[in-house]
Amino acid sequence: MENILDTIGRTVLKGDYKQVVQLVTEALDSGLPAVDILEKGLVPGVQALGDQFKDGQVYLPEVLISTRAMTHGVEELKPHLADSNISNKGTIVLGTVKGDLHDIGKNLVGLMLSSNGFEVIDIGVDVAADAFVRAAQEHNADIIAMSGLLTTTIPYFADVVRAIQSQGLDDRIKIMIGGAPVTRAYADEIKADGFADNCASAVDEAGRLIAQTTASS
Ligand code: B1M
Repeated sequence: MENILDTIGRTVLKGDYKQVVQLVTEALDSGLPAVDILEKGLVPGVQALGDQFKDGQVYLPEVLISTRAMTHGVEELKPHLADSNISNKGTIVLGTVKGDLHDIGKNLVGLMLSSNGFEVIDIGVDVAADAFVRAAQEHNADIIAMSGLLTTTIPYFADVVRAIQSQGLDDRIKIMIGGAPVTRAYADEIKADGFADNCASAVDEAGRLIAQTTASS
């Protein structure tokens, strides 16, 4: 018999948002951890959608219907991911880089970070280097976190790294990157401080970067 996490994934793919919400509630009631429902249920669903989109089996309307189902599922999970007793672990300015409008992964990363005690300033999609720098200064950020899904736009991460360096902010602001085509090797190449390949590991990576800042101050 198919387990409930697989059923959630399949239902996201089908785009049935009411059933997704119902299944997420059932999974929570059965005692499954919210983070597992997210990472092993909802996310694989939208990833499978990606493969079908790539192969031309589904088109834009199906993608939007499935992402709506995913968003409803995430909304249902939100209160269960949050731990209201955690103090602020650090401030993170988060955005998708210039030229890129994908925000599902970014939003999940933001949700996981804020649920784990970070203050997240989400400055949206298609964000230019100077906007990252301004937001980081305005909010006294510890980390700039950039998401990118297009191979054509991830080189822009390097522009933001350079903008931070040229303002002399690189000694106190860490830079973290992620998104489907991004690798640790690429992060090293452009001198970004951190990388994570999913929204759960983004929390660990942000914690590691904050610990480095604290140790060096
Ligand atoms: Co687009 N798209 N898309 N798309 N889209 C991809 C990315 C693509 C791989 C599909 C394909 O052709 N195979 C392809 C890119 C190819 C490439 O670059 N080589 C592509 C393309 C080409 C495009 C357009 C150019 C299509 C067109 O118009 N011709 C266009 C671009 C518009 C633009 O941005 N300028 C476009 C548009 C769209 C939609 C609007 C239809 C929609 C976006 C809706 C939205 O985001 N609100 C869309 C979607 C949904 C996808 C796919 C199907 C799914 C992306 C997604 O949400 N994945 C995608 C195919 C795929 O990924 N296989 C595709 C689920 C999400 C949870 O994963 O974002 O990887 P992801 O996030 C993960 C990790 O990567 C990580 O954590 C997340 C969760 O664990 N992570 C981080 C993400 N950011 C992080 C940051 C971190 C750390 C971890 O630290 C800071």
